[in-house]
Amino acid sequence: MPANLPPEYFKVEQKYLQARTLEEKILATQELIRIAPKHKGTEKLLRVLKRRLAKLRRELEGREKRRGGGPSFAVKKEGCAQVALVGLPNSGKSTLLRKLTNARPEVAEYPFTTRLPVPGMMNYEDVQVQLVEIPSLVEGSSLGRGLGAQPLSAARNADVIALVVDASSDILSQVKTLVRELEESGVRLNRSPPRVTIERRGEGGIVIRGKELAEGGEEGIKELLREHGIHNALVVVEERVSLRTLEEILEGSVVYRPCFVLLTKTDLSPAVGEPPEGLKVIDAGKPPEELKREIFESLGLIRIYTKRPNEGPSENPLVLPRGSTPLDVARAIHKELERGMRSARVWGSTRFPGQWVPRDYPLQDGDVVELHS
Ligand SMILES: Nc1nc2c(ncn2[C@@H]2O[C@H](COP(=O)(O)OP(=O)(O)OP(=O)(O)O)[C@@H](O)[C@H]2O)c(=O)[nH]1
Ligand SMILES: [Mg+2]
Repeated sequence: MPANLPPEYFKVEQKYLQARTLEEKILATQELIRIAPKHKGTEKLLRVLKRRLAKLRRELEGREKRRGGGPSFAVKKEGCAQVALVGLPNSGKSTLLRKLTNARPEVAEYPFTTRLPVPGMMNYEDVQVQLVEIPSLVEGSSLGRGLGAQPLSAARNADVIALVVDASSDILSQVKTLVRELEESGVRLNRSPPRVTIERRGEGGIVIRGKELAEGGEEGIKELLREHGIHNALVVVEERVSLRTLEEILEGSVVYRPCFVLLTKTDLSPAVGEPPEGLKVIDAGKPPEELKREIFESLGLIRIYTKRPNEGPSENPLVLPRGSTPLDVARAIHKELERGMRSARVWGSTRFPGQWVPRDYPLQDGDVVELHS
C-alpha cells in the first residue's frame, strides 16, 4: 500500500538529514512521527521511525553518562521499595526528603540546587521505604535540556514515581510536563504492562499463541521478530497489542510504574488548579507520621507476617504487592514451599481469627499467615 506522505514530511526529512546534533535528530524524528499519516501503508515507516527515535535517545543517555561520570546517578535499592521524588525545579523535593528521612540535602530558593540523586530512608512503623530525590526535570529533559536526560534514567530505575508538585503554581501544567517527560523516556505511569511474553528459544521456529490479538497477526509478529534477528521464540499474546508495543517489549525500552502526586507548598496560598482526575494526590503538608502512612498506602504494597503453628507471628513482615495470596507468600519464602502449599490460616482480614482460606485468598496489609501443605 502506498504511504502517500504529505510534502511537509519530506521537508522535515531534509531537516533530519541535515541535523548535526543528536538533539536535532531527535526533534526531527519526533516531528516525522507526528506528521506521518497513520494508516496501514505507513505502519512500517512509523515503526522504523520509532525505532530510530529509541536508538537516538539511548545514544543521548549513553553520551551523558560518559560525560557526567554516570554511576553516581544510579542509586542502589534499599528497603522494601524505591520511590523517586520527581519534580520541576524548586518544587520542594529536598524539603520533603528532609521531613521524611534522615537525609539532609540542601534546600534553597534557587533552581537546580540538587544536582545528583539523593537517597534517604523513610521509617514507617516496621518497614523502611527508600525515597530518592531526583534532580529536577524541565520541559525537554528527555531531549537533554536542563540537567540532561540522566535524571530521567534515575527515575526510571525506581519502583514507584512520586510527582512532587508545587501547589502555589499551575498544578495541571506541572503534572503534564512531568508525565510527558517520563513517557518520552519510556516510563508509563499507572498502567499495567501488556499481557504478552516473548521467550527466546534455541530452536523450533516462531510459535505464537493468541496471534489474532496482535496487530498484523502472525505475519506481523514474525516479520517484527525477524527484523530483530529472532528466529526461534514462543510468543504468548493475552490481550490486544500493537506492533509498536510488541517492539517495546522486545527491546525492554518501556517500564510500567505506579505513580501519585505529593502536593507541596499548600501553606502558601489556595492551590492553583487541580491535578488530572484519577491521579492520587497527597498533601505533603501533613504531619510526618500521617504523610508516611499515606505514602506507604500508595505504593501498592502490603505487609504480611508469617507464623508457624503454635508460635507467634514473625517480627519483620514480608512486603508483597497488593493482592498477593498465601501462594505468593510461600513463593516469596522458598520455591520448594510453593509446590506443596494447599491452604492457609489467616488472622486479620478474615471473619474469624485463624480462619482457613484457599491458597488464592487475597491477603490484606497486616495479615498473619500460617501456611499448610
Ligand atoms: N512555604 C513553603 N515553602 C517551601 C515548601 N517546600 C519547599 N519550600 C521552599 O521552596 C524552595 C525550594 O525548596 P527545595 O526543597 O530546595 O526544592 P527542590 O525541589 O529540592 O529544588 P531543586 O533541588 O533546586 O530543584 C525553598 O526556598 C524552600 O524553603 C513548603 O511546603 N512551603
Ligand atoms: Mg533539591
